[in-house]
Amino acid sequence: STLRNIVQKMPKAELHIHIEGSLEPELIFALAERNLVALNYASVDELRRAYAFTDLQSFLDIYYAGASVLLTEQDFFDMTWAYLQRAKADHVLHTEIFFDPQTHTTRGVAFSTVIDGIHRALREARARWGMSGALIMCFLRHLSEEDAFATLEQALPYRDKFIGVGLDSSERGNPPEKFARVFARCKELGLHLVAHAGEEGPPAYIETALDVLQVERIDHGVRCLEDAALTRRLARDKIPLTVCPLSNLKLRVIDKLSDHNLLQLLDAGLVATINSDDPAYFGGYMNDNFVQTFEALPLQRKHAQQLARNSFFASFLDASTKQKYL
Ligand code: ES4
Ligand code: ZN
Repeated sequence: STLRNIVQKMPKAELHIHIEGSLEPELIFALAERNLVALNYASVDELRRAYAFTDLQSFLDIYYAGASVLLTEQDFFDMTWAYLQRAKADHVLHTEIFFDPQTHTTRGVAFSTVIDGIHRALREARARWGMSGALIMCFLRHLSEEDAFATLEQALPYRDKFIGVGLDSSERGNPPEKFARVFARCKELGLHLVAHAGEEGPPAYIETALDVLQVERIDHGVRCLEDAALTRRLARDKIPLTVCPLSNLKLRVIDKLSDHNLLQLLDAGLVATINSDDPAYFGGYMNDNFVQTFEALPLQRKHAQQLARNSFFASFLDASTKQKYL
């Protein structure tokens, strides 16, 4: 069997997917029509043509505009259900999904509408296919820590519907330490902790995510190789990196996929994983990320096996379930 076939068919876990980033242009238009929301784009094609990003912020502006069509619990269900079907087709057996409540509550959508719709789709996938999924609530780092605390307060009645918290949105100028107190509270609550760091931001943000926020995984983290001591620490402590190759390409973190440092990360002994980030915006779901990365880099069969294994190792599955996948 070809290596391409192997990477497509191997069982895998996805650990870095923003559910709002799975909203396809076709669904954006369908929901805009259903909800009578006006869009600044005349057609699906015109919207897709706007997906020419120069950096993280230029993407975020369009991503938040796209999410504005989400109003009802059914909208959040439909978006999540579409993603789960796509993930299943890519042999994703387990997925840990980010959601951004503040993107919706600031527009007047209730927290319950967001989490109930997303969570219902996860329950349905488990019941129908035995696929497992869990939610990680992200705080928007361009907003204040006070806003994050208010969001955590709104989330507490739904504590059983999410397993952890993360930190996303504009990285530069919004260092991890801005959220030190809210992450400390989340740790007390027994939540898992992750943060985006070292995507566009410097390796120092990876260090403060670990030292100040005490996160268990780093989302992206690809800039860690600029700091040899940090790289050694990440390897020694087996801190997973949830790497998103097509995201890095589309947001111009790298110029071409053959410039990606994934192989160096693996060779340094890091627990690196491949993930899709915002698949509707970056041109691909899990297997697109795997296939294109394997075509661009001299990765071998052993790397495919390592990446699949890393994805389960890095997951927040309970120890006995994890053991079965390793
Ligand atoms: C994101 Cl690629 C990326 N980086 C930071 N925040 C995000 N939210 C959605 N996608
Ligand atoms: Zn992300």
